[in-house]
Amino acid sequence: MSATLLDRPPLAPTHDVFHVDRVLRPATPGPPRAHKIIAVLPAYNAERTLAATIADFPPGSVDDILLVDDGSTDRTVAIAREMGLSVIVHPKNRGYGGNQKTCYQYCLDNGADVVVMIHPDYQYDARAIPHAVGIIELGICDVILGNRVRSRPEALACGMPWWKYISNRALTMFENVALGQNLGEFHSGFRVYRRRVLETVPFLRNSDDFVFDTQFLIQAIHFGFRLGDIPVPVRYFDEASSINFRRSTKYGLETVETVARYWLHRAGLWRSHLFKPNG
Ligand SMILES: Nc1nc2c(ncn2[C@@H]2O[C@H](COP(=O)(O)OP(=O)(O)OP(=O)(O)O)[C@@H](O)[C@H]2O)c(=O)[nH]1
Ligand SMILES: [Mg+2]
Repeated sequence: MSATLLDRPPLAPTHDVFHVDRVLRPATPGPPRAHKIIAVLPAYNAERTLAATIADFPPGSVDDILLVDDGSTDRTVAIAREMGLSVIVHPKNRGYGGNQKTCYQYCLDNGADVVVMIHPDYQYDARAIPHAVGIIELGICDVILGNRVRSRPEALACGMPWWKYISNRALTMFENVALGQNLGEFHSGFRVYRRRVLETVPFLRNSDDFVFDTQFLIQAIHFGFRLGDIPVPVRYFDEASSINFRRSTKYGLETVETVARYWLHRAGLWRSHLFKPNG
């Protein structure tokens, strides 16, 4: 196992609030970019981890950062506004999938060429953003996922609970075999998409719950997009992990159901609206 990974600075999920211009418009700008990159943060009670998540964005790595708040009861919206983020508020909780629908609609409406989705819970290492975007820009993949499970010792040493590790591995193995892929995991909250993926995948038809993520990836596979991943070491602490055993089990069963719907659709036995083209 890499010593440098575990020798990283101590986990500091909180961070002083700062203005987002520090990230969007750094004092020494890099060379002009050919693509517009929008980062989206689907947020729910993220007041403690929001600033820390954005502080790790490499300066100049994105052109806009949108936070969609899903009826948080804490100061998420106040902090996001203080930081100068683009903010959309759902007055009522619509769910994690409902949140992402608003995120991606914003990206399409605002001319994004590449979209970065990252949970604002400081679980994923945002320093990897330009690397994930770079693989998309090279044309190697259309979707890049941050893989939290580069190896078992590393995932467990970084705090992933053993039952989440086992269920993640089991579901991922099943999905890889059933879908002809070779991903490290399908359940990441760090994803980068080419615009064409968002234009093609009929994501507005998806669930408003957590299974949205699975449905989206299987739709992307169905429409012929190339999925890949990069290692993004995970960080586990209370604020980074709110999904309990019951909700995780529901998510797992709905994932298996989505794979079954995909196969039934492809076999022509039961057409699913999830896999019909937009329009
Ligand atoms: N919109 C919405 N988002 C939620 C809700 N519950 C959790 N979230 C968000 O969903 C994201 C994922 O939740 P987590 O608990 O971190 O789940 P996870 O990352 O899949 O699972 P872990 O491996 O345990 O971290 C986080 O950014 C949460 O803020 C909810 O009820 N509505
Ligand atoms: Mg998490």
